[in-house]
Amino acid sequence: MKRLGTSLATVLLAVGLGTGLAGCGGDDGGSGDGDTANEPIQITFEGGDVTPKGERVDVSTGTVTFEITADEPGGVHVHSSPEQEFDFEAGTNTYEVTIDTPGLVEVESHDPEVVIVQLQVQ
Ligand SMILES: [Cu+2]
Repeated sequence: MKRLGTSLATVLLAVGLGTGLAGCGGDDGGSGDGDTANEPIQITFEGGDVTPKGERVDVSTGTVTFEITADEPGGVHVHSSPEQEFDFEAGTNTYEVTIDTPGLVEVESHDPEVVIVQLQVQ
């Protein structure tokens, strides 16, 4: 009985390892960290209003670009870890932040107090 149990465990272990190796090989075909360019995220500040309003956007870890069109200067908070913030100018300008940690990251304006987008970082 004991001998049978041991050999069964050995077979299961071998199968498990084989599956694991196949999985690794498959992953190598994908893109590495930071290789995937994220589409710029468009944000508009106009007349005290912000667009979008809390929309969820899928992004990859690495550089996230915001294209901000604003009628007056302001600031944006990126609730990543660590937290980041940047000021933007009036007009249309592009700003970049780097997010290395996967998770849900809220991008907020504090004036007006709104969540602009939620980045689903993968
Ligand atoms: Cu904030």
